Amino acid sequence: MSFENILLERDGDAAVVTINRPKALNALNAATLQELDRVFTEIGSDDSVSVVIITGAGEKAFVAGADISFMKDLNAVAARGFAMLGQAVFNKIENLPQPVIAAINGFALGGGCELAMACDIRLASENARFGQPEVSLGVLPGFAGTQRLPRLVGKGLAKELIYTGDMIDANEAYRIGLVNKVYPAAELMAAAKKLAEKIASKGQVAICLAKSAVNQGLEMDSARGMAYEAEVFGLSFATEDQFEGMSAFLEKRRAEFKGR
Ligand code: DAK
Repeated sequence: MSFENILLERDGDAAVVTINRPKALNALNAATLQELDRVFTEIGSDDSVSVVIITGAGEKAFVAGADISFMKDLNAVAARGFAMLGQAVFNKIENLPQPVIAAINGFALGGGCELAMACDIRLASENARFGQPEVSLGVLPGFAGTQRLPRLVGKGLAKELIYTGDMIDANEAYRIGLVNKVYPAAELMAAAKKLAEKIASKGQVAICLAKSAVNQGLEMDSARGMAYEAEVFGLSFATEDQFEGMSAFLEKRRAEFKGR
């Protein structure tokens, strides 16, 4: 696979996707979104990949938003198409069979914050900055920020961030639950890879089912969410990994999961 705006590398069982437009602070234009769509389609059907890490090239930005120079002259129909493309890519990431870790190494604004929120786990560097500044441009978040931000940080804080367009630093993002952990910039990628390695050592089918249970469950009332959890819990007993995991525990040895 060859790309112009992203890099794809392997690190053991992890795939590392880097958005690579550092001169534009990795802003998302349609070509970049299309490449992300393509790479995540490929990764989703590659069972040699257990975990994905997504980050931005350079030391300044994860993604500084949707590309303003690309969007400026869009008409209403084209803008709708652009929003639908971004939403489709981010939904693909959110529903990818494998977990996705965002390693947020700088600005995560607008579409960049929305991309991070579509990932399963967010790790940030101390210099990361978050915000939904769309109202300063006369638009509103268009890649599901109005939906994912309140689900992560609550309605009041989400509305404040969206209505003011204010930026918050990594520690504030941690305090409100927008990121899981904060690291010195030089340690961020190593921390993301270490987390990826830990996740990859567990039962991959179980993780895939757990991801589905959390994601689907949040869209249901709790009784239906629990019923769904029971279904996928039952399904996990149809895997070799379940037998291996429980046998290994009882035999006091390390489990050797096969992802099936
Ligand atoms: N788009 C395009 N270029 C960008 C960019 C962006 N979002 N952010 C930065 N750049 C470019 C700058 O124009 C500059 O380019 P040159 O002038 O060197 O050619 C280069 O990156 C370096 O940026 P700065 O010189 O500005 O760097 P500073 O350190 O001074 O400032 C900054 C960094 C991140 C604070 C600043 O660049 C900034 O405020 N950037 C814009 C952040 C922003 O507003 N992001 C949100 C974008 S809006 C929708 C679909 C999607 C969306 C909405 C609706 N529908 C279709 C309905 C989503 C919208 C967004 O994400």
